[in-house]
Amino acid sequence: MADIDTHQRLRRRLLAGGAGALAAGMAGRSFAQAATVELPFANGRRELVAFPEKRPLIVLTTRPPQLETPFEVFNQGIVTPNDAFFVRYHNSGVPRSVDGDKHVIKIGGNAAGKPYELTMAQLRTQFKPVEILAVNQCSGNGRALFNPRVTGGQLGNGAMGNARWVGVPLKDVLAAAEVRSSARQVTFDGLDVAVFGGGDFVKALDVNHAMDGEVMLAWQMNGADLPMLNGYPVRLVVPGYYGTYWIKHLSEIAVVDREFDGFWMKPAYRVPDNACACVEPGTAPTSTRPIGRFNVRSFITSLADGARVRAGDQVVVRGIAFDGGQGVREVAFSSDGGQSWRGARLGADMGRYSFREFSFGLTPAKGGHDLRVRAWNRSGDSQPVEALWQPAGYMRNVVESVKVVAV
Ligand SMILES: Nc1nc2c(c(=O)[nH]1)N[C@H]1C(S)=C(S)[C@@H](COP(=O)(O)O)O[C@H]1N2
Ligand SMILES: [Mo]
Repeated sequence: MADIDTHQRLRRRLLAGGAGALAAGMAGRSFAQAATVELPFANGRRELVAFPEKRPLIVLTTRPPQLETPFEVFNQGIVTPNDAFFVRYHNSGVPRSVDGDKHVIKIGGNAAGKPYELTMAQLRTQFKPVEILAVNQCSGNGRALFNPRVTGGQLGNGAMGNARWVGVPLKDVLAAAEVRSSARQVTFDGLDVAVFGGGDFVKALDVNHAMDGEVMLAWQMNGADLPMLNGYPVRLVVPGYYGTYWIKHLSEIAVVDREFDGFWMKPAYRVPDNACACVEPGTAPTSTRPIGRFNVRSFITSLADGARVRAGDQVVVRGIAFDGGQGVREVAFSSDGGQSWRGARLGADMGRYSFREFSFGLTPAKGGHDLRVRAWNRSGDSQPVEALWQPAGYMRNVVESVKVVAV
C-alpha cells in the first residue's frame, strides 16, 4: 500500500505540552479564555477547549479528558479530521507520554504458555498492513437527548467520527501468537489505569470475532500517527461495533477459556437482551447482553435546529448515514415532520463501515419546517420514528428532527 511507510520513525508523544489544556484541567483550574457552546434540549452551556493535538472541542470532563466533536464538523467532509475527533476515557490515569519505539504488546494465554511479545516495529514490518474507512461511535452518543433522562455523560451527537485506519488484522497477530484451541474470548487492555478505583478498563471479544479478519491493531489514522488522545501508538479498531471495544494504547491481549466478566463487560456496557435493546421508560431490563454492533443512524449536517433559510429559494440539504456494517441502502427525507417522505440522493459508497453522504433539494415556503431523515441498511433495518429507551442511554437512533424557519 503506497501510503503506508513502514520505516516511518515512531516518535515519543507527550500529552502535557506547554500549551497544556490537560495540565490546566488536572490542576483543577477553569479555562479563562474558553469559548462556550449552547447545548440542545436544555443541557446548558459547555466550554470549547483545545487539548494537545486537538482543535477546540466540547468538554464533557477534563479528568479524564472527554471531548465531543462540534456537530458542524460532520458537514465538512465524510472523514473526521484527527484534531476534531472525539475523545472518551473512563479512568483518570491516562498516559501522558508514550515512547512509540519502546511500546510492546504482550499476548498471554497463547498456546506456548509463555507470553508472545511484539514491538511496534515488529507489528509494522512482520505483518501485511490493511486499511479501512470506519466509524467509531460511543455507545452513549446522543445520551443527553434521552427522555426520560438518564445518568451518565450528557453527550450530544458528537461522540462519533469516521476515519481511515491503517494497521494489521488481529487475526494475523493472534495466529502468530498461536491461540489455544480451547480459547473462548480475547481480552484487551491499554496503558491507562484507574487511579480512584473503578477498575482498569479491560474489554473482551469472542474469539470468533477477534479472528474474523476485520478487527485490527491500528497505528495510523487519516494518514498520520494516532493522536495521543485517540490511542497512540496503537489501538484496536472493531469495525461496526461501538467504541467501547476500540481499546486505546493497546498493551495487553489475553486469550481466555471462559467468558470474561470484568466490570466493563458486566455490569457495564450491556443492553436489554431483546430485539430493540429497549425497555419501557423508567424500567430495568430483566436480562442483558454486551453491547454489539451499531444500529442505523442518519443526520442532517448542513442545517442546525433553529436555522433560518430563505423562503422560495432552493436549498440543498446534506447529511450522513451509517450502520453496523451492512451498508446504507436508502435515505428518505420529510419536510413536514414525518407525514410524507421522498428519497434523498446517496453520495459515493466509501465502504460499508464508513459514513455515507446524502443530499436532497428543498424549496421551503415561508414558515416553519420540521425536517427529518431516515435511513435503511441493506438488511432492511431502519430507525425508529419514536425514540426507544433504555436505562444506560446507549444506542440512540431515533429519526431526529431539525426545525428550520423559512423567511
Ligand atoms: N484504553 C482505553 N481505551 C478506550 C477507552 C478507555 O477508557 N481506555 N474508552 C473506549 C470508549 S467507551 C470509546 S467510545 C472509544 C472512544 O475512542 P476515541 O477516544 O478515540 O474517540 O475508546 C474506547 N477505548
Ligand atoms: Mo464509549
